[in-house]
This record gives sequence, C-alpha cells and structure tokens, in this order.
Amino acid sequence: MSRLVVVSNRVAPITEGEPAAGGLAVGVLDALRADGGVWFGWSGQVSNDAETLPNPGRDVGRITLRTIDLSRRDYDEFYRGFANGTLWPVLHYQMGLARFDWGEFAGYRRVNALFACSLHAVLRPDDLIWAHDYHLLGLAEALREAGVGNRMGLFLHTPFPEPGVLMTVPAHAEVVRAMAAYDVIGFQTEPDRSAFTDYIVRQAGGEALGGNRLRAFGRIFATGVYPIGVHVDEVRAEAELPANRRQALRLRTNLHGRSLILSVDRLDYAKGLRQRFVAFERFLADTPAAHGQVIFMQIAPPSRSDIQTYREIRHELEAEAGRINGRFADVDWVPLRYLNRSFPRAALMPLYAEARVGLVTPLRDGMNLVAKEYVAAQDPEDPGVLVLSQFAGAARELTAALIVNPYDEAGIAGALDQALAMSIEERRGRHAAMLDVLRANSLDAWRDRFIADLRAAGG
Ligand code: GDG
Repeated sequence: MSRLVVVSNRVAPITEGEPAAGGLAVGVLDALRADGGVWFGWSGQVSNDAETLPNPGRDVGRITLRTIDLSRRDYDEFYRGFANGTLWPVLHYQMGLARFDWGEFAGYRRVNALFACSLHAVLRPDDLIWAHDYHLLGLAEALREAGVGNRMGLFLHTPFPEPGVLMTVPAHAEVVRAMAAYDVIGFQTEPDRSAFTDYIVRQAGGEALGGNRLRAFGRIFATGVYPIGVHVDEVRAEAELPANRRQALRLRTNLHGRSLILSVDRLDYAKGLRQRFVAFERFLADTPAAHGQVIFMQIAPPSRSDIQTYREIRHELEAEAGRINGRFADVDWVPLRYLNRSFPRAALMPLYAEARVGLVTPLRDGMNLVAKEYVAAQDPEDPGVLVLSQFAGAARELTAALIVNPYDEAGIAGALDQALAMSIEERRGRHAAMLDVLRANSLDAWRDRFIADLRAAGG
C-alpha cells in the first residue's frame, strides 16, 4: 500500500506514548501510526541560513518527521503576510481586517515552492500526499511544476468564502488556479464546497462534471465534504480521569454552587470574543436574578501575537473584561474570568465537564472542535447545554444545540437565560442527539473517508 505523506505548515511536536493536542494532530497521527508515513512541515524555527533541503529526519515509532526552517523574509511574507494577514481574515469573512501586498503573495508562492522542492527530495513515486490548510494552497501546483505526478489532496480546515468575498483578494484567480492542481480538495461543510464550486463555474469558466468532480484550468479534480470530528469516548474518559481533575475540582469548590458558562478559544478575532463579552454584559443587564449566581470563564490562549490585528484584539478584550467586571462585580462576586493562557489538554476536558453552558460563538469557523469536545466531555446523566454560533461549521451537525447569531447580543443573552433554566430532560435529549452525530462523524471517519477518496483519485 502506498505510503502516506502528510504536509502541514507546522509539524506537531510529538513524543512516543504522549497524546497530541488539537484535531489535525490527533487525526493524522492516528493514520500515520497505523501504517507508518512521513509528516512534513515547517520546524517553527526562523533561521538566517535556511536551506532548501529538509533537516535530518526524526523517527517517532513508524512516523518520520521531516522539517524545514524558514528565513526571516519567508516568515514575514508567507506566514505573517499572505497566509495570516490576507487569507485568514478573508476566509473568515473579515475583509476589513485583511491587508494585501503583491510582494507578500510572491513570498507565499515562494515558500510553497520551497516546501515542494524540499519535499520532492524525500518523496517516493507512489506516496499519497495529504496537505493541510490555507498555508499550502499552492503546494500541489509547485510539485507538479517540479514534475511530481503523485496523488495529492488538500483538506481546508477553514471556511471557503462566497466568490464575492474571495475576490476582494486581488490574487484570487492565481490562488484558485493553484488549488486546482490537487486531485482531491476537501472541505468541512457543504456550503464551503458549494462556494468553491460556484467560483470554479462562474468565475473560472470551469464545469461541474457530476460525481463531485470539476473540470477547470485543463485538469479534472474531485471535491468532498469531510467534517472533522473528535474521539468521543476518549474525550469523556479524559474528562473523568481523577488525575486530570485537579483544576476542575479547585474550580468547583470555588464556584460555591454558582453556574459556570465556559468558552475556550485561541485568542483570534474570528472567534467572536469581543461580541461575546458584550453579549454577556447584556445578559447581566437583562437578568438581575443571575447576579451572584453565574460566572463566565473565558480561556483564551494567546495566538499569532506578532501580528498587529491579534495584539489589538488582546488589548480590546482586556479593556472589555475590566469594564464589564467594573460595572457588575460585587464584594463577593466577579462575573467574568478572563484567562489569557493555555491549559494542558488533559486539564481542559474536565473543565468542559464542569460547565453548565458551553458558549461557542465564532463569527466564522471552519468547524470548531471546542463545540464538539464540550459535548463529548459532558456527563450524559447531567449534561450541560451548548450555545453555538450559526456560522461555525459544527452548527451544520450539532443542530440540537441552542443556535445563535454571534452578532446578536440580545439573542445570545436570551440563549444563556434559556440554557441556564433548561430542564434535565431537555438537556439529556439534546445531548443524546448531538452525541449520536459526533459518533457518526468521528475523527476516524474524517480521516478514513478523505484517504479513501485520495487513494481512488486519478494520480
Ligand atoms: C482550525 C479551524 C477547525 C484550545 N485551548 C487550548 C487547547 N485548545 C484546543 C481545543 C481544540 C483546539 O485547540 C482548537 O480547535 P478549534 O477547532 O476550536 O479551532 P482552531 O484552532 O481555529 O482550528 C477550526 C480546526 O482547525 C480543525 O479542522 O475546527 O474551524 O479554525 O482541540 O481543545 N488545547 C490545549 N490548551 C489550551 O489552552 N492543550
């Protein structure tokens, strides 16, 4: 059977026998562990004498990790520039926060070509290449230009926006043309796939061939919908494991019977944190009976903090948290706890289980694994309630959540009220329905379906 080669911007730091964080890492690691393979990506090092050849390989069990370093210029133009300064905001419909510079776009293409050249050196002719995410939209095109004929698939973890939104990026045509060099392009939801198909048919003069295949730019390629999931039973087991519950027990003692609303997000403007803080303020203003009875805890590990828009959102949130607490806190109660730090994954799952409400309100999100982990971590006998943004990919599947518009403060405030008052029968019913969906669309199913489609692709 052909070898699997996973390519992503970063290679997760993995150690034999230890669990990896995050869905991508867990999902692809399972596949690599089962059959062996290569994980290729940036080392995270910025080096002045960055080479084209990959660093020496490191074997972890049957997985070989291969990394390259980036130069300062690569990092600025590719990572901080086009990938995170242009693509990330536009893919999340935040065009007002995007910038565009043709020089940075050239840097993005140069780094995709660098990945391709370096990867070429370790490839075997029948390797299956599985690239991940918006950093590598141009990898397949660069590999094909280097004469590589292997099967290549891309899974996009973010949303794919409507054509009119994508077209605010001046290089949109080049971006989509490059994507068409893949054999399989995977999306989180049907609307993402449809938006891509729309672009191909209406803007690129392409054709939908049926069987989810498209013809454009002289190639035929497939698209698919593969919603990423979680290992349901493992999340619940982690949430219950006494060794993981130290912080959760400290929190429970400290709550003194108050209800906990919990949010967990990378500190990112697309996650809707500012709007959520304001919605919680609205809830407090509308619901005097909740004063002293409810605590909202926001865990927000810092992310991409060398990018200006991310520094700005951090300052804004600090100001908002201070203002809201200043307005409502009492001598024995502070309503909003804002934790600008990360927790070990093992400690996070029991915290989900402590929360009466999981509040997940991104402005846009490819999927949102926090929503799925929150549901999986609950005690089925006494589960909490998920309040979920209609603009998270997860809302397509978790229809038994309380679905809200993240821009509607009053709507979120009302959903919090409804969630906190919900009967145990209703909570159990909604939770059971969501658990069924999570089991059907598990992380194993995501990976197996994508790899099966890639194996079956042209090549
Ligand atoms: C992208 C897409 C898509 C969070 N805080 C801590 C921590 N986390 C973990 C969560 C979860 C993961 O990080 C976050 O995943 P999300 O899916 O919520 O969001 P993104 O990071 O934006 O991921 C997204 C995903 O890719 C997969 O395709 O769902 O739409 O944007 O697993 O638990 N983990 C640890 N400490 C923390 O403080 N260890």
